Amino acid sequence: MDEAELLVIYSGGTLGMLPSDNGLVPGGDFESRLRVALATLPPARQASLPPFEILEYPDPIDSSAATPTDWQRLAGDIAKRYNDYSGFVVLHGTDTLAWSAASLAYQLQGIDKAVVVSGAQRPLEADNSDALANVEAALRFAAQPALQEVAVCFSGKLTRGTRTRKWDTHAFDGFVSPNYPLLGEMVDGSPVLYPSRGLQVQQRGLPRFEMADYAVLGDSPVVRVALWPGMSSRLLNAWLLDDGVHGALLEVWGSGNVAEDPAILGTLAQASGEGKLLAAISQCPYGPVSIGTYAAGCGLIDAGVLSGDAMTPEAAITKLVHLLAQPIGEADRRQRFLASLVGER
Ligand code: ASN
Repeated sequence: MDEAELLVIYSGGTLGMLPSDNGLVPGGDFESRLRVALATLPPARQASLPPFEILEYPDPIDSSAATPTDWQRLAGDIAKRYNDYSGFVVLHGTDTLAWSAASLAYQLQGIDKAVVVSGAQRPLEADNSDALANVEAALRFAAQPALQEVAVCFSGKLTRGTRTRKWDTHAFDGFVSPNYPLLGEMVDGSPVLYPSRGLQVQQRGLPRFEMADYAVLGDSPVVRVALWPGMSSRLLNAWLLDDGVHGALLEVWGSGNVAEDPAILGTLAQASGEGKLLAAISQCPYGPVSIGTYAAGCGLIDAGVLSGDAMTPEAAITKLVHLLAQPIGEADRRQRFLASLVGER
């Protein structure tokens, strides 16, 4: 193997889509299409690209169809080949890219190489596409030995996988990292990593993969409930007390408030008492929750709801799924949710 060889995993998404009578659909034969596209780059840029191999999924998907099983498959494919490559690029649909990136980070903890997730708003062969520039930037970042975590590269910006959100349905600059600064940026065609922001300075050590089987949790083990004014406890009951539900992410008001409704707080306490893992983040995209600042938040603490700090919904839900699938007890799960495992909080 060439010292600097990368593995590119193509899982689907608009980047590799082709037109059909029903709109864009995931396309195959990706490797040759990508190599044709890369051959259109100026010769000096082609020559300086890191060498790579491609693992092309035979069943590429629109990422709106992704499930925890798909997150697990991606992590498993990287873990199996971890020692064979110097870095990894995952090409993914943008719709649920942030979910897969966050989940990969929990499954591939302590990595000492880059896993860079990218995609595009327009297909590779479309006019004015962002696909080629995104792939090129992702390859260049994935070849950086100093990048030792799961990151997202989009529109020349590098963000932490667990901190990233899709923020625009169409714009090329479609992703944000609301509560953590950029890890790096493409500057004049070269990847620049900003000092002191990467995980490698916070967490050293050997890769410790946690490859639990998410399928054992069943169908939709974690529910996501965004509060709305006038929400009834009857509806909350139906979701939280369902036997197949093992956890919930509550998206509460402002800095961590809920209506002081005894029926709602009673439902939360009952679900917690049944051993379900409940956490709260804010509906505000920016800033952490600080539950208990207002009396309207104290009920959450009494009901055993964990603070999700400034985590993104994607990072919080994938973390709940990940912890619930680990062979650990409830106290450990609660303690690990409150800790920063991979810079997600
Ligand atoms: N629906 C597409 C997907 O997530 C959107 C995209 O990739 N831009 O697969």
